[in-house]
Amino acid sequence: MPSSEFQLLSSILENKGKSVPDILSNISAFQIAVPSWALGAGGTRFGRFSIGGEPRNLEEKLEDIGLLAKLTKKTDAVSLHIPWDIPEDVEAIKQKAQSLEISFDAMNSNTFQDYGQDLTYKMGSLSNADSAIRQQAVDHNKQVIEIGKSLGSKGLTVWLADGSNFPGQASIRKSLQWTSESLQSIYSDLPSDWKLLLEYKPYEPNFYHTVIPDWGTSSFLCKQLGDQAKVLVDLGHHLPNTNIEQIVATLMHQDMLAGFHFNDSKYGDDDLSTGSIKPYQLFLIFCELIGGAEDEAQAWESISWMIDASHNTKDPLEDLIQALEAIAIAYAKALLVDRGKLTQCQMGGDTVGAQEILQDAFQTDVRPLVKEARIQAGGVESPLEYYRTEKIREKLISQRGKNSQATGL
Ligand code: LRH
Ligand code: MN
Repeated sequence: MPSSEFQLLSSILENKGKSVPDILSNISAFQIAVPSWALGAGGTRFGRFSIGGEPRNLEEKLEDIGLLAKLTKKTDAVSLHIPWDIPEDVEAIKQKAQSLEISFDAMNSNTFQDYGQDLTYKMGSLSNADSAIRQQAVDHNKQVIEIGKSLGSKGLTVWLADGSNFPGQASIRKSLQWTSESLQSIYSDLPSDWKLLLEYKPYEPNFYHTVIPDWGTSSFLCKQLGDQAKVLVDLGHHLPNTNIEQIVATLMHQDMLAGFHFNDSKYGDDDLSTGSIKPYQLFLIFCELIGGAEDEAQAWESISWMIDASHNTKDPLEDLIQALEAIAIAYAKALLVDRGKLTQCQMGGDTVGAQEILQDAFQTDVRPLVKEARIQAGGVESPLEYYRTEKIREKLISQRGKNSQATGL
């Protein structure tokens, strides 16, 4: 029986000319991939505090994501990171994922750590002054594509830590040129139905310059590569007060938006729970996404939706449940915007009217809608409550041990 809150909200929205069944089906259809590296306790250089019951291998990571999928009905895919998640038995992993109704979203390469490869990435990878190291990094990305092909993934995410810590340490132009050449070589191996998602980040772990620091550099490199290469927007990869919704609009305007790494931040790349710090910004980003898709600037289906977060103090599964809910809420609020009236205000210079339209949608409590969509899709009433009352973390600790540690950050 739908809740009284849902019935009240439905009548309010129907009176405003909104189709609640359409909104519910959009909410249900919107699925977000979970990162394989966010199922254990993350850490910082100052320390890492384990939570117990962490997945000890890829099978257990898939089980955790399967649980999130069952409870929230908001995720149906995992984004793997190589070499943290190299499948020992591809067929077994595919069967496991299939049994949990999970698919493999974009694969992530890793040329920002040393994990036993021949040549170190300390001074960079695709941009390294040493061509042998560049080649090693190119080969790694090609291996990641091969693993992805065996699992049914259709995307490769490339994020480079490459850069420098001090003026003069690196040739900024040569680093960019070597990166461009290395990406060309990787792109030449990209299957025709794949996309390359090029992620930018202004700083960290390098603190003077980063080879791909912003959306402009990423889109310039992508355009050099071809139309299968687009820009990945990690919400935490922006300098303070950056207008991220404008970047999203600008990329959609050029059909250059690959997708998202959802998280939130107060200062730097804090990888906090999505919607926990700046929910209005997330809402405005979804307003641009819905507008860009409805105006056919870029197809909604062409965009990848993934979380990228790292949990220092929360239970990772509780945090992911909150993040999935927050993303669904931001999307649902943006679906309530009367875009026709908004356009009238924009065309008529009615600044106040325009803000009233956005605020009316943003101030609407859409949680009854998100809950109803989840229940109709077969999810539970309250995933977080269920997770706690069923003592899932305690059960995981008894199965996997208090000190089990997941691969990842
Ligand atoms: C870099 C990043 C990138 C991942 C890593 C785990 O900050 O956002 O997307 O490879 O986090
Ligand atoms: Mn990221």
